[in-house]
Amino acid sequence: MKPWTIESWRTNGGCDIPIRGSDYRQFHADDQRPLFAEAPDLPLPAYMLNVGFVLVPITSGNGPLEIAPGTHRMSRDAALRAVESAKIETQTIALEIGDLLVRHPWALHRGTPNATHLPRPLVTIRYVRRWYTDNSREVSLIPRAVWQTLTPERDRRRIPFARARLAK
Ligand SMILES: O=C(O)CCC(=O)C(=O)O
Repeated sequence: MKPWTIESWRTNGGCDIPIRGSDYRQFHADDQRPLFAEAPDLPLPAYMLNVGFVLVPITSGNGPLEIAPGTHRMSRDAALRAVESAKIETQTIALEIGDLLVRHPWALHRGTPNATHLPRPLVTIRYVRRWYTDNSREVSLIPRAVWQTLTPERDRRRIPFARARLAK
């Protein structure tokens, strides 16, 4: 097998920043479009990976990511059932500044509450093979009132696709 090189991958990125008052999110997978729609559960080598860059210590108190290990190899329904019935034990991931969190986007995961007063950023770069496209990612809408407080020159530029995702 030829080794992978960085040229084989396309990237984009984002940053999740739970703040005080944030709640548990739903367990979900990212980038949900299977390569072959007729065989969505076909086991294949990973054609995408998410790499999280840790900027502040992430502890049990400030909203660590919670992951259900092994669920990237299961059908989505079976994975959700296994998590709901606690057949699979989920893990919250404590991390230090400078750590990288490499995960398969199909492993079920969710954000957890941040009980501290400091926002908790986790920058994520998504690597996908150049031939793979997917726009199935669920992105929360930006409330119009929040959008209107942002300055066009500085803030809005930093939120790709925000216009398409603006709440009515
Ligand atoms: O960092 C978080 O709190 C949530 C991240 C997440 O759910 C995602 O990247 O899809």
